[in-house]
Amino acid sequence: MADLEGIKESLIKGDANKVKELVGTAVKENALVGDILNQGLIAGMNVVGTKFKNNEFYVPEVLIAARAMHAGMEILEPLLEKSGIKPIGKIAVGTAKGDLHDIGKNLVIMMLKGGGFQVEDLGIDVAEEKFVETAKAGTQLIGISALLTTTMPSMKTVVEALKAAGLKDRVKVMIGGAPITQAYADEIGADGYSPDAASAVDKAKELLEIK
Ligand code: B1M
Repeated sequence: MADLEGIKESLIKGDANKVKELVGTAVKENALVGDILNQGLIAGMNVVGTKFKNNEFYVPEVLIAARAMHAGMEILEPLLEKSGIKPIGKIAVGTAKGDLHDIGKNLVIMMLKGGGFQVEDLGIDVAEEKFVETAKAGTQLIGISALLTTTMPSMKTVVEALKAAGLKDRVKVMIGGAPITQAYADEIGADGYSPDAASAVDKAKELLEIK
């Protein structure tokens, strides 16, 4: 049986090598990629989040855990990509302007690729001009991730910039991230909201009317 608990604990300790080794072994043992993600990597990062909130962990510990998360994700990404055959749609995803958090964004990208989409990673701290540029280049859906309440308003700026450029009718906007809600999406005129990486795939398909 795959050691998902070991992956979770090693991630909390920030032991990137151990996470890499255990994720590799779990894959060889045919564990489901979704289980490795949810019960191993994400479960570990949730504990890190709680510890950070309770001042038991500080920024360096969180960064080390994030590096361990990336080490595990590197192994899973090609497997998720492999499951998609032909791209079913073109998506660009970035973290909101002023926001440096990228773990959730990267997970969303991995899941979307796994769901069969062609995904452009715009990175972190993405200005509205960059989102507009990608919409002009033919992206069908723009995904924006924000983890800070202070960076949420820049999602609205993107929606407004797309409207100003006359692009809002041909590109959908999906938003997500820990502080984001459906009510906020409605408030700023985003087309959709998704609470997690897995449902982001369903939401993207719904918005692009892909059966
Ligand atoms: Co930051 N941080 N952080 N941090 N950090 C939070 C977000 C915070 C809640 C911690 C806390 O106080 N409890 C808090 C925000 C408070 C607030 O605004 N309400 C916070 C703060 C305050 C800060 C700094 C300001 C700290 C400081 O410097 N004093 C600073 C800001 C830097 C900046 O961005 N300008 C900062 C910095 C950092 C690190 C650099 C140390 C590091 C980021 C490393 C990295 O990303 N490479 C970090 C981390 C790791 C966190 C926590 C601990 C974990 C975030 C994470 O990766 N979660 C976080 C506490 C927490 O969330 N419990 C915290 C795991 C990830 C899988 O979940 O990103 O929510 P999440 O993504 C989910 C869903 O939200 C959803 O799907 C994902 C998977 O299911 N989702 C989408 C996300 N994006 C989506 C997009 C979609 C759809 C779904 O469609 C497009």
